[in-house]
Amino acid sequence: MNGVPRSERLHIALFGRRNVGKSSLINALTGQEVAVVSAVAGTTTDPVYKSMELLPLGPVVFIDTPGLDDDSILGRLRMEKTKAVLRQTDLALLVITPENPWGPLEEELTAVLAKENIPFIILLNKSDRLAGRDALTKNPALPKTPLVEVSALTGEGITDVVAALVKLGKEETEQRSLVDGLVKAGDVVILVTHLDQAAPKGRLILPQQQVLRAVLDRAAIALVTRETELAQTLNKLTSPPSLVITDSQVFGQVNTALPADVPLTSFSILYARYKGNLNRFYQAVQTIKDLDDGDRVLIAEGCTHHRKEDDIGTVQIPKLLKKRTGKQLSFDHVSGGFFAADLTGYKMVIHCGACMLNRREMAYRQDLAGEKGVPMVNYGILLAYLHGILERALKPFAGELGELAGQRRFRDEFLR
Ligand SMILES: Nc1nc2c(ncn2[C@@H]2O[C@H](COP(=O)(O)OP(=O)(O)OP(=O)(O)O)[C@@H](O)[C@H]2O)c(=O)[nH]1
Ligand SMILES: [Mg+2]
Repeated sequence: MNGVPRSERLHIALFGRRNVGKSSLINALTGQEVAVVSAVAGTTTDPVYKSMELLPLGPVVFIDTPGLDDDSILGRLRMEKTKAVLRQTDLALLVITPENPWGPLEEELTAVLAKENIPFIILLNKSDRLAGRDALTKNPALPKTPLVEVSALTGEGITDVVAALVKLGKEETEQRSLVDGLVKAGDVVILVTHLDQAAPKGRLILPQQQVLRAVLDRAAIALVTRETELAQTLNKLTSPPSLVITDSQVFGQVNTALPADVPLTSFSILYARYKGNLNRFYQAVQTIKDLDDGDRVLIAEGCTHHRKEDDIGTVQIPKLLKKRTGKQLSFDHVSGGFFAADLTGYKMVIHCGACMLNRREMAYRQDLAGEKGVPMVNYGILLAYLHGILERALKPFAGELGELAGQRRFRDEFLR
């Protein structure tokens, strides 16, 4: 896991009509033949992802999409795929050419980008063809967003595209840190890992690596230990740590070993907050008490993976939830990039930690569930709740969650 995971990369997607040169541009930008180019309209049928380092911006993934002006049934299917890309897009490149006027399709696309708060640049491709260019660039209907003239064919203007992307992407890449508001320079932070049979050999899992890096980025001091050496670690310190972050599985043990006034949370709670809106997850978890016989629960995972016997989504969570509520619940499962748009009939959505999804995608999913009025919790929050440790694990975020640590109702409902 030494490469930057795709979910952590800035997602830059190209949109536009068929044949405007989106695929040619992605090839020119990446310097590789990653996408098929042809004079036939509708060549690209599926989104194409290409990861690369775009210095000084850092790790990005370029996404080529099918052209949007295809009214055929197949075209509409492709449109759905393009919409799914839109949900992940951090920066958009809207491609036009001198041959196509700025029209309703471009208007619609800009409206969507504006609504979704996606910064974008207009690329006037095929600038090697002069005809029609002036009429286009002087068109008052053009949105006030940077316009770059470029030719994927000759390569002219490609460096300008990169420069414009860098400018636009700077703000987007100043990403929130996993430990925002929790860790400051000089703090001592203990990370507790649980290395059982299920742990991958020879490395730490991604969320742990990322938290470790986030702590170091804050110029804080990170100590990594297993739960079995935690007491020893604490004994060697001259004062208590500023924060302890633990694997959920050993939260109980760590909870007991630590003085009550030492802030304690879990990797999965940090991750839930990093990927989504913690407050919303917290609101949603409170509705577990409303679950009733016959209710349907959707369990959604961001990626497909090989399911082991005690798979968390299909086995562990349904079992724990049935046990806690004592109700007859039925469970459906979805996984992969596609998230069921039809949430009708579900009483609750339980989402995975989303380590394979980017923040935009997760925000979309939370919004969608919110619009449909279906509470959506995630694995980390749910398991903390089911294991009766949510109160302490959320205490470090009390300010964000509205003084939750002091709320009696919260304590009564969540701690048995
Ligand atoms: N003259 C000129 N032709 C270009 C340029 N960029 C692309 N083309 C040509 O335009 C045609 C379409 O290019 P593609 O890159 O396949 O276009 P696309 O937008 O990906 O098309 P779809 O996948 O069908 O949506 C090809 O014949 C390219 O060679 C350019 O800058 N100048
Ligand atoms: Mg194409």
